[in-house]
Amino acid sequence: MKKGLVISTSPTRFAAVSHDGDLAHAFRSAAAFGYDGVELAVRNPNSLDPAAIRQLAGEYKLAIPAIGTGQAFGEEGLNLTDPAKTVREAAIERLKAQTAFAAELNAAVIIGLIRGRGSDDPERDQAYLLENLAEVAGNAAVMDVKLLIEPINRYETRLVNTVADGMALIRQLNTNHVLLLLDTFHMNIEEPSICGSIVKALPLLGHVHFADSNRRFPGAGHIDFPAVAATLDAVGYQDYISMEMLPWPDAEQSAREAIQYLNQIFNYQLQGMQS
Ligand code: LER
Ligand code: MN
Repeated sequence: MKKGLVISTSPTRFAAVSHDGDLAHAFRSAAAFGYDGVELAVRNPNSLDPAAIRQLAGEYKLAIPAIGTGQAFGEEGLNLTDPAKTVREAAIERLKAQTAFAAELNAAVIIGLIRGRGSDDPERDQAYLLENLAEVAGNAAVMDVKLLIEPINRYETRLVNTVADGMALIRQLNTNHVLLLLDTFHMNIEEPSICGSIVKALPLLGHVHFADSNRRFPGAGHIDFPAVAATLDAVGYQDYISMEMLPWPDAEQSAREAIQYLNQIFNYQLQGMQS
């Protein structure tokens, strides 16, 4: 598996990322700690220069596995299920811009809170979600960019809380350009068994976020990460696991603690397999 670190390209209210205002510094320290890639949380890609970001990534030999899009909801309220048509249309346009940006960086596009929080009319929400995601996914297929649907816990949204919800939605979309993103923080709240749900999700598994039960770095809470690592190894998952965690006690230390812990649990697996 490959190790990623989530960083924001601009200041944000979403707490589980690091942002120090200096993208070059964030790339430099991610590379120095031994990460293979950085996942970028982007509010509006039109204010960024993909060529400059590609150059930075090349300089530090970092991949950009995915682009997070939730800030368009968190900072601007754009979402795919809003009762107002103008808001839904603006969310679709933003996701199309994110898809074009992602295509330049060979990254996938995450569908998190940009789907909206859900209303008292779940049937209408589902209809909007399906219709608008189908449009965004059709555009992504043309650009050959993958979308990643992230199940998010019930305290943040009513739409797509569980792995089963995510799989049902993807099957309805009926495209091979949409996969699942599993985040251990949300899984710890919603899934009956984190490891059992990873196994169930396998046919559609495209990306993983790690944070512990308290959303701090893995190892700082009570999720059984050695068991999670063993499951990911057992199912043959070789793609990115991005650390999406509170910068606690600060961004540098959480990035360092996370990768040390990852190396420990995944090396432990390797040693376990060899002995
Ligand atoms: C984003 O990846 C995430 O995990 C959500 O909690 C955003 O609100
Ligand atoms: Mn996440």
